[in-house]
Amino acid sequence: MPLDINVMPEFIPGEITFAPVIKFAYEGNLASELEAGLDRVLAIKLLEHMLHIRCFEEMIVRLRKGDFEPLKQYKFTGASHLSMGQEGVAVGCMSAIRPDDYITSTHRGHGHSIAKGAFWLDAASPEQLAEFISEAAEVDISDRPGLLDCAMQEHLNRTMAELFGKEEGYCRGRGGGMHIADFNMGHLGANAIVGGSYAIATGAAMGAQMLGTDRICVCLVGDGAANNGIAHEAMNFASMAQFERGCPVIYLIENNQYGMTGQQVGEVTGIDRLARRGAGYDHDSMHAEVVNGMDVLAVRDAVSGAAQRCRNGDGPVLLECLTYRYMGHSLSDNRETYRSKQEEAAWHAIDPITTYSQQLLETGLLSPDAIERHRKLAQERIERATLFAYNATDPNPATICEGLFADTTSDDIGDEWRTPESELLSKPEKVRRDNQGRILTRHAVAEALVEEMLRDRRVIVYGEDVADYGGAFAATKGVFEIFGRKRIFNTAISEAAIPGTGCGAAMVGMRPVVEIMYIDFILMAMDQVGNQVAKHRYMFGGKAKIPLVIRTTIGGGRGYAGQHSQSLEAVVTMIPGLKVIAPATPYDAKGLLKSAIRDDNPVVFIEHQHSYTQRGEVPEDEYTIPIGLATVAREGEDVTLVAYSYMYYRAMEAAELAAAQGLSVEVVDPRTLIPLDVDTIAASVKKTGRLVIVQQAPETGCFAEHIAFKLQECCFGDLKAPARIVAAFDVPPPMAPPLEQLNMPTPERILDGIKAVM
Ligand SMILES: Cc1ncc(C[n+]2csc(CCOP(=O)(O)OP(=O)(O)O)c2C)c(N)n1
Repeated sequence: MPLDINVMPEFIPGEITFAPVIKFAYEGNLASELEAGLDRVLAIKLLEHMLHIRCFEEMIVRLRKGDFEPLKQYKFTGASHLSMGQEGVAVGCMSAIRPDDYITSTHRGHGHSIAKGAFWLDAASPEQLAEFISEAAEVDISDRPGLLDCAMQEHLNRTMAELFGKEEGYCRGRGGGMHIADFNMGHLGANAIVGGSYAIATGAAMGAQMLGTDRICVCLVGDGAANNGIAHEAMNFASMAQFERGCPVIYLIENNQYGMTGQQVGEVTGIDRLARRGAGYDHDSMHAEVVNGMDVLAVRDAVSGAAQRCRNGDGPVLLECLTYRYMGHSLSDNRETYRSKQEEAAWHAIDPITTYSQQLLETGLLSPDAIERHRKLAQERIERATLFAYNATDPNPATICEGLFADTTSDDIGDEWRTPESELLSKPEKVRRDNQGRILTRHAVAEALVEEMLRDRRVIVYGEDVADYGGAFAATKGVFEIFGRKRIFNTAISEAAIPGTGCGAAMVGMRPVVEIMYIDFILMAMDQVGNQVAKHRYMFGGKAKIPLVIRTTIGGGRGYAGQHSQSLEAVVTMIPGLKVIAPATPYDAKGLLKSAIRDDNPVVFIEHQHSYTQRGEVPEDEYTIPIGLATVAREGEDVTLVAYSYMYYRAMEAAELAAAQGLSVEVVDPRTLIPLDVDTIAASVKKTGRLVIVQQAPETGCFAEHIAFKLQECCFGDLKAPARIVAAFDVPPPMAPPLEQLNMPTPERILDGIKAVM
């Protein structure tokens, strides 16, 4: 079932033209907006929330300088990336989207977070406000203004408390100012990796659409971030022609003219406006627009239009809002080396708060006194929030590990999410067993995917060539024919966007299974896997659920050499927040993949290309295998041999060789690397008194070292000899057959290891 596309040869001369990128199209002002029906209360809120942001950040400057009298001696240690000057973007944007829409934000995101929460509260019901306020018993539910006042104070308290690293902060002080999130309000997290949120926002938008909602996601990024590789991968992903409806994501570049100090125009890019880049992604140039980011109403207008497009299925949209940060990159940057006073003065002259206040005066909405009262109220709220944060609770050191993993699964969903038969393109059949009930590991993987996709329509599968082709190793063969492109689709060759979008989609309720063809390529995805997927739960206070499976494969032994044969499991096992599974047999692959899909945590599921063609018994009846449980694959008395993934087969052969020499070997396959079942291995070592660990990876810094360490911790007194590791050499896998064969542990090399501990 190929896509209906024409790739016949065509060489017709002509010119490629691009849909125009509009700039500064907004011609309105407050008077015209009021005439067109802008709510007067909302018009004032725009000022109020810009003032909240400005006062909040002025307070950080005061704290840093010791200028806030009550806390003169307090040493504020958190990050200080201030967005003063950019308030029009944050407030214009958040006022234009719905409270239930999503955003992702940046290291300079206090404004985004304050404004997102503020407009959420402004739209909240009295019940929602009462629920939000921690001291709800003391407030009168019939007094909405009083409730809102309390809630706004609490919002600022929680924001400031997060900057102070306190338990009452939005993320329990685990994230701090650069990693603030509140999922209840649709804030999917600020990101201190420049550009890190591009794919997450894209996946969240895709997920929201797949779940049948009309929620959108705004991806707020800086101009510097627009030059990061993930920007390209994500924008291409969002623009893929195979999506029937456009991905409802708005990439909002907050162009404050500088990265840290590097200037976008004239220095670090070759273009004037970053919005031009929209032309590279789709025929509409992503509806790209350049907007005056110093004008809150212009931003509001552009984001409203973009949001409408997205809800109509006409996304993605690219907006570039031109603005300016008044302060340095952080408070340790005095700005003098790279910009002039004259330039700063020119931007100050069009300050978003001053110019908007002027319009409020001109339209008679507020008097000078009223504006001053709003400023004072904002300042008082911020001062109260600061004292609240100062007096709030320091996290208890005993809770340091709390929140890393969710302890929930989708095991109990019943039929709620079952795929209706009407959505199936063909009848799912079990893979045909041989007369011993056996199938190949790759069949077991496909069968697990089909069963879980039937059971839960939130399970989607995507990656490179996984759809009609069935995957580079045929492990997804047959899935496309049953579910079609809505549930299993090919992506571009974008290793970072694949898990990154998976993370975003998982955060909003999908359960993606994504594929990275070879584990070697995961190094191209390591920011997304290591900094985003792995950290989004803990860093945001243990609130996010990320039911994402990243399937990948190990190769080797085929002469593919350094970049297609590595065993890089230790790259992922070293990052807290990921579960890592590396099964060997068809039975384990199926049962563990099903558990991984149902787990509410990110799982890296490592398959082995040689294991794919191993045959084994797999029942047709439903079963799962708990994550974190090792198996004793062969019992023995003299030596414990620990081996996982394809090395399990080599270890079993080595055990046979050893038996022929009178040595009784117990083979333990951990199956799951994180969390590691130390108890089962320890029970075996206590019995045998000897430990050999086999692995395909090079020795230095490998996962086997971790196993050896954990076992000596609990079995030191039982060991009759030091533990031994049989591993690859500390070189990239070589191509030449004699070298490659030597490099990958053979049964004979493993036998040598066994003899050495005897
Ligand atoms: C991937 C990455 N590279 C570098 C940095 C260091 N850094 C932090 S902020 C920043 C500038 C980012 O510029 P931009 O995206 O324009 O956002 P702005 O700071 O202007 O808001 C840099 C280089 C980082 N945090 N992440």
